[in-house]
Amino acid sequence: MTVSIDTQGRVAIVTIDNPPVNASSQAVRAGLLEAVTKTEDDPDVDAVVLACAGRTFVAGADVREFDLPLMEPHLPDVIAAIEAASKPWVAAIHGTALGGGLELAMGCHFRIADPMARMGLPEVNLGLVPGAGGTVRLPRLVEAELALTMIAGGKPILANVALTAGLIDAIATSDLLDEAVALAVEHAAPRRTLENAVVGASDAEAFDKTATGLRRKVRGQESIAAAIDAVGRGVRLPADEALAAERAAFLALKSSDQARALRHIFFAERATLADPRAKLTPRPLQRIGVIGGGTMGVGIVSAFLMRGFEVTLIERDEASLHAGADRVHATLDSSAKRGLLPDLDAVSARFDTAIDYAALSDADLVIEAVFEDMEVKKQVFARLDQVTKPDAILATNTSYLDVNAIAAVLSDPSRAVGLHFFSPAHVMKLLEIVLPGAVAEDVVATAAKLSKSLGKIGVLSGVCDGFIGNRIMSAYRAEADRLLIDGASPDQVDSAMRAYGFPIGVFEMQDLAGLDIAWAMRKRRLAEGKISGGYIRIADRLCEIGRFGRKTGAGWYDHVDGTALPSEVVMSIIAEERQTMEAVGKAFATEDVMPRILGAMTREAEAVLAEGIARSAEDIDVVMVNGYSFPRWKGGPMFAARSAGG
Ligand code: T1G
Repeated sequence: MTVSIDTQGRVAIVTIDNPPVNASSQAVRAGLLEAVTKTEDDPDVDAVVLACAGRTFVAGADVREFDLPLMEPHLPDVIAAIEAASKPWVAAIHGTALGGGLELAMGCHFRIADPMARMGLPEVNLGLVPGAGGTVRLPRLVEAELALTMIAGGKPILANVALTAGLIDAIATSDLLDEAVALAVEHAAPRRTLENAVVGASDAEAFDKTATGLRRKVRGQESIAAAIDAVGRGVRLPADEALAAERAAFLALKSSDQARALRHIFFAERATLADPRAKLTPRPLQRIGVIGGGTMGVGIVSAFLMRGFEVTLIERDEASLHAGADRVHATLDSSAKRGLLPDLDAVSARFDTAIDYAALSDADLVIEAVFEDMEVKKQVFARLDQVTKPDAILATNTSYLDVNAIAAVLSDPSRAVGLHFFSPAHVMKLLEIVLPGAVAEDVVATAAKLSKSLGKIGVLSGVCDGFIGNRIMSAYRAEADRLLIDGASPDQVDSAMRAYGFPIGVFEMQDLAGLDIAWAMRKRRLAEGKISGGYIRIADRLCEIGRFGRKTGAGWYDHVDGTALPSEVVMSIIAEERQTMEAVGKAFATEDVMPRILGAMTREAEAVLAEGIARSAEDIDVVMVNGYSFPRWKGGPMFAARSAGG
């Protein structure tokens, strides 16, 4: 039964059971409406508790229904029926009450939550605004400004914050259901949220100030601007008018390009590990070794520590080891200060350091994050081959080197895998799982499970130069250089990319990351004969004069007091290279930039797909959105190209 009714004394327990997350599907909505009628008509029922089976309260409307015609009963009508009930309804919240789930809970008359529960209205992340009263009821329970921030930001709040803010009436101390029943018994009459006044309505100036600030952060995602408008109506208009306007806004956005793109990415991110090998029994992982305490190594150590693993950091000497350990502790301290690490001492207790590789003799997994050089990595793997137990998995964090060649140094190459983390590794959700030809099937399963254990999105990749993301990025960076030869300026390319939705452009990104890294890679590929004709030397010439980017005060731009300024030096080098390549260098129309950049991106992506490096077009979109700043509301390069009929 999707919705069942039991009783405890004179309290009816209405339970939703719709795995995996109790999404408010049509069956759930119909069952709830029926439950309202039954409990209203039952003379032996004085009050109702609304609870959910499984791991969470209703986590939202069923996103799978969004591309289907609307089906009655509609959620706003179900919520209105609950709110109008003559008997008090208490929502018993555990897990995540999100979107329509929180709207359902706010239509109830009282709310109690498990201490670890989270509540929020994340609709903007799907290109929507709340569509079942969230923008009208939330500011009648919590300060209007908090409601605005929650809805426009799309981030959930914890139970203790919700209690303080007035969103819930209590936090359960032992048994959520029993305490919800007690709360229901305690209240004879319903308390209807819509009858509340808006909380903090008097402080219109503060509200407008927050709204203005939030609008500035909207880079192109229309749902955020729509959410700000909707909460403004919820705060200022009579409730019924605001509800009607909210529903209209929701329905208009539901079929928008951005909402379709965001739904595409939502489901694509959850389908990346469909490979049968990912479902096999994984090897147990608890003791982790990380070789190298640089930026990547520190991020990787922190990522594992924050998810409950024991980690040993290895460095080549005491000074480097202490520096790396200090950076790990600084990272953990910073996360603890942001409330992300409830028990910092317990986390730190699982951290160890050593110089001698023998400390890794009982490690289940060792990840090398040493200098991006094939010989160095081969030496590290050869040493690990000697000291680690035979079933320990050995991973390289290389971002583009040949993982087959690294694996080949092992006596048993089947235990090697690529785990390409993105910096900062304890923050970025993407993990490219690079599979060498000899990889054991249960190593694939272990890496897949590990990505979930780390709270990351694991995407399987074959072995090629740059795997999925870096290979596509190299392609569109080369196209950007060609745009310079054809007459564009770095600033023109970057501003076109920002206008499309990237946070920064391709040249600004290089100044941030450092031009020297890519220079080393180009020199390697030139030496390996991997770069074909038409090679453009602009970036090399910048490096040859020490313009490595922000860290040297100059790169593609001159960096003056933190501001990136177009550089005459760069423009003269571009002009010289245009002549060398006998290019016309005519004035370049800004509107022609993005078609060239996106064209290069999708051509390389199609090649990555055709070669079997990526499993699907969806996986490529997931990589580019989560690792390379492709605007999420465009759905990724493949979705964007195919939607445009490309
Ligand atoms: N609808 C349908 N399926 C959903 C779903 C949803 N809302 N949420 C999750 N799933 C599926 C997901 O596809 C996966 O399926 C499985 O559940 C586990 O998800 C009217 C209009 C709840 C925090 O945006 O944030 O309500 O792959 O892998 O990491 O105003 O899922 O197993 O087949 O993510 O533990 C608003 C979206 C909707 C919440 C759990 N709600 N979901 O995370 O598991 S719009 C949301 C999440 C709305 C109203 C509006 C997360 C989670 P499968 P998972 P998880």
